[in-house]
Amino acid sequence: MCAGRPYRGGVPPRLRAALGDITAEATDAVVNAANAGLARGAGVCGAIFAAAGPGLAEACSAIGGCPTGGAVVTPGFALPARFIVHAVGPVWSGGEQDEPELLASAYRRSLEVAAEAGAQSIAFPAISTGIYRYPLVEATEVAVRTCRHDAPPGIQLIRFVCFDDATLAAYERELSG
Ligand code: AR6
Repeated sequence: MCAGRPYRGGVPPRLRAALGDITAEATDAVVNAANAGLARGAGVCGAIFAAAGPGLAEACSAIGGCPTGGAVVTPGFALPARFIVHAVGPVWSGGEQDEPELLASAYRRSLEVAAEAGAQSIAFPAISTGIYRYPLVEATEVAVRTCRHDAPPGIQLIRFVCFDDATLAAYERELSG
C-alpha cells in the first residue's frame, strides 16, 4: 500500500481526532468494535449496548453475525447517532495472521456500509486496540491510512474518538504525518 496513493473520490473527507466517549457522538454513524457473533461484549461494545438500549441486542441477533474484517449496520436506537456500524476487527496474534489487512478491511467496510445507509459523518473507536490487543501505533497507522484513502465519496467527516491520552497522541501523530 502506498502512503501517497490519491483519494479515490472528489473532495476528501475531513479527519479529526478527539478525546471522548463514542456513545455521546452526534455523527450520523458511530462504529462499534464488535465480535463476530455481534454479542454484547465489554469495552466500547458494552458501552454502546448499554447506551443504545434493548433494541440493539434484538437487531444484532436478527443479523446473526459478521466475519472478521466485515461490518454491518443497525439503527442507533437510543444513541444520538442514527446508525451503529458493527465492525469486527482482528484479534492480534503477532502480526502474521493477516491482521493489518483484516483491520483495514474492517475500517473500509465500515465506511462503505455507512455511506450505503446514507451517513455523511462517522465516528470510530480505536478498533482492536483494547481487548483484541492490536498494538496502538500500528493500528492507528492502518486506521488513518484506510480512512484517508478509501472513504467512499458520500463520507465528509471522520472522527476518531479516543478514550485515553495515549490513543489521542497516536492519532494526532499519524494525522499530522
Ligand atoms: N468510547 C470510545 N472508545 C472506547 C470506549 C468508549 N465508550 N470504551 C472503550 N473504548 P475494545 P477491541 C476504547 O476492547 O479491542 C468487546 O468485548 C478502548 O479504550 O472495546 O476491538 C467486543 O465485543 C480501546 O481504545 O475493542 C469484542 O469481543 C478501543 O475502544 C472485543 O471486545 C477498543 O477497545 C473487541 O475488542
